[in-house]
Amino acid sequence: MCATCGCDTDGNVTMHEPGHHHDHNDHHSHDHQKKVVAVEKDVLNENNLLAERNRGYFEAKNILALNLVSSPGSGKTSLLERTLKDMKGELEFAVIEGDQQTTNDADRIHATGTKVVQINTGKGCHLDAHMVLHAVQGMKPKNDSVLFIENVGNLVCPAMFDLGEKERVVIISVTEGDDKPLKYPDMFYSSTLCIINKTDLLPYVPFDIEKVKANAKKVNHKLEIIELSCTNGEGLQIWYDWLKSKVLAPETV
Ligand SMILES: Nc1nc2c(ncn2[C@@H]2O[C@H](COP(=O)(O)OP(=O)(O)O)[C@@H](O)[C@H]2O)c(=O)[nH]1
Ligand SMILES: [Mg+2]
Repeated sequence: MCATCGCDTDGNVTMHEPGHHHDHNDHHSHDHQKKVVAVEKDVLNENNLLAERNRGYFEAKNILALNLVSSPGSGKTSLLERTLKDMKGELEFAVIEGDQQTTNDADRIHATGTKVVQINTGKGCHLDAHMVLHAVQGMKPKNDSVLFIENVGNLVCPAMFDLGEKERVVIISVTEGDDKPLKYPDMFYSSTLCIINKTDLLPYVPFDIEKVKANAKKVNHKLEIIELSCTNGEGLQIWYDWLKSKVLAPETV
């Protein structure tokens, strides 16, 4: 649970207990709720200001910043490993890795020869703009590069935190269930691209790919969708072409 965005505080959790009715004269509980909402607003306002600062920095240096979000295990790091190897020499890359603990993912990225910074969030369940600002100050990504930011595996809180990215990419794998866009609409609504990963497993799992696409479009009709498998490589070229289409030539900036 998250210590900074407030999602583990009582005031943000609305419990629906069958048969239990709230006493409307319970002023104490109403005051408490107001305070919690105010704190959350402050946190998000401060984050949004820093996100704009990051965005200005990225624009000035023509850095394409992409925020990769998903539940744990959908294949964010696997997609990065494949992309960094397959596109080596075509584009300049840097990576920020977000995780609660360990440097496992950063080690995997480092092994591809790419510049990488790890952010450990401890109890925090998302990256915020301040963490990204610090990471960027330390790593100094090159002009005209692509900066991948792998967020903490979580389909809830990272949706609220703008990092200053140009595009948000949500990854869902076929083992997760085709109703996820409806269950976590904020994440799918705030993303521009949805990657459906692990298509190599489709013969083995009851996952309706047309249904997940329809559910995602219900939440966000502009959402682009790419189906791929990091394991057998099908669909990866479509992702690479999408990536290249987002990279602006320096002279056009
Ligand atoms: N079958 C299959 N497994 C995959 C695919 N992509 C990733 N995985 C596996 O899924 C697990 C989690 O992947 P990882 O990249 O660490 O996910 P992350 O937590 O989102 O970064 C690992 O065991 C990967 O080998 C894929 O396309 N197909
Ligand atoms: Mg990972």
